[in-house]
Amino acid sequence: MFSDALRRDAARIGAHLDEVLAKEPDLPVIHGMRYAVSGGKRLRGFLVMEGARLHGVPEAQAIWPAAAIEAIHAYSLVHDDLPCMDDDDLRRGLPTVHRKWDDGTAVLVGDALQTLGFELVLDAACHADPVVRADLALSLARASGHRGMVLGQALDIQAETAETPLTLDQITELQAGKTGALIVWSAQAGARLAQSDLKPLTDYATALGLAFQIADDILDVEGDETTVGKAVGKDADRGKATFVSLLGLDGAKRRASDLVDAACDALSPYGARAQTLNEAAQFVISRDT
Ligand code: GRG
Repeated sequence: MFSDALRRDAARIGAHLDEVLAKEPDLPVIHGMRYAVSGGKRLRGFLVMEGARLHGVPEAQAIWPAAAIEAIHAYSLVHDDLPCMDDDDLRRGLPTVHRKWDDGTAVLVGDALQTLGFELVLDAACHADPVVRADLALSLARASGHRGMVLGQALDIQAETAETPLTLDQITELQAGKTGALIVWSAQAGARLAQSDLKPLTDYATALGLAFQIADDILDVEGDETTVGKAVGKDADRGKATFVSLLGLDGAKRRASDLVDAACDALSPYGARAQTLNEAAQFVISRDT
């Protein structure tokens, strides 16, 4: 069952990250790294673990890319929260890293978590074959860098000063990078470890990543009482296009639901073994955080 698997994997990934960061010097940057990787739903790490189970990859190997993607995801959140980006005071219900320490420490925490992600997939315990480890590292670089997440974030920043709001195609491209690329990499990692066909999990996660972002825009509207009834949300309040501002609340919900159906269809080659990933797709659009 998905919720049990998510809970178990989240605990295992947290323990692995704790272990990796245990024997480090007593410095603010290290405390900040531990702080930034704690908590969260661990959805990306779970996708790695479940994709690996689907391909018969041992957990002792899958835990390395699972911890790696959570480190990279945490870096992106720490940097996104900085005053020069989204300027947020709270993350996961706690003060953001730059609020708890300072901006300089938060920049370094993000930098160090990013490089830690690559160190983890390149660890010999991740896979005996260095070619497989290099494939994981190269694809992770592409997913997180200027062809993936950083590209999405750059397009997002550019959209803030654009004269006209983005179109549906433009926001879909932006979000495919900003949130989709890491989700796709996470789902592919098990198949990469098994040197197996990437297509079913790529198609699954491409639809899932978009559904995740649409759900995020819906949560932004429905979770914020000041915007309820206005059907906009924080980003649309700043003049930025969102899936809700472009499709309407009901249209966005329908689109998210269609994408979840498409994600589940993509897993048909795995038959009943894909049940937990199907449940994960449903969770992504029904979550409340
Ligand atoms: C700074 C290069 C750089 C990129 C930042 C991911 C990102 C790009 C920004 C985050 C902004 C944001 C709130 C996006 C909405 C979708 C999203 C990534 C939400 C956070 O992910 P969850 O819900 O978080 O999986 P947890 O806390 O559960 O890990």
